[in-house]
Amino acid sequence: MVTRGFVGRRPKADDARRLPPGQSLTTDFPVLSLGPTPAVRLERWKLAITHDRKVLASWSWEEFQALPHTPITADIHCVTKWSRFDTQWEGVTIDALLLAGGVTPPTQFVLAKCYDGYTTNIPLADQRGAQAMIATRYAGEPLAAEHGGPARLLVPHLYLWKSAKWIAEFRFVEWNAPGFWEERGYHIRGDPWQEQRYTNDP
Ligand SMILES: Nc1nc2c(c(=O)[nH]1)N[C@H]1C(S)=C(S)[C@@H](COP(=O)(O)O)O[C@H]1N2
Ligand SMILES: [Mo]
Repeated sequence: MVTRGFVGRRPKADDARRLPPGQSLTTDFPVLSLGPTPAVRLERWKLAITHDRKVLASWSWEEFQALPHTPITADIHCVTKWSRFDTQWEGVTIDALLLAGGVTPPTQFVLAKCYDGYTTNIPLADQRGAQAMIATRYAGEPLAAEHGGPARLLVPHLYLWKSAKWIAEFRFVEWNAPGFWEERGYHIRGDPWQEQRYTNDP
């Protein structure tokens, strides 16, 4: 007879398989920001896709709401060694965003720029195919300001520092130029399964 454990309680071995190396499971949602949470008013909010100082597409909050939104459930992993399972988000995938904006990617590299001045680099190859979204809802509620509301980039298969909170600009750049933490010792890609924490990790 095969038993699958008690309802509502995942067996520990299964948890272990879902945890990247060096990570521990948490059930809360820590806030990690460089500075104070920027106050981003919805009337002033704007998201722009840019390249070479030109705006390729941009949306007001109202316009953004009209884009097709999709839900995703994902495990998230922070380089400070906590992971959280089954987080539930809703937003606009990067595929849908590029399509809606009529944007043909001019390069393969993206620097996310945020309302607090934070930046992080994420190649397009790590975003297409529903791997990334501009998330505006978490656990069925509007995304809380301290977690990046009104809107943050979410790239759950990379360490969470890549998921730029309060995103303002999705900038195509000519090369995989490092962002804020990547310039200060974090890995250029940040795959938790390969434990790419710091610059010289494989
Ligand atoms: N704009 C912005 N985005 C950011 C940060 C930040 O300071 N500013 N911190 C990053 C880091 S280091 C982490 S670990 C995650 C934390 O997300 P959370 O506060 O929702 O847990 O956001 C990332 N995105
Ligand atoms: Mo972080």
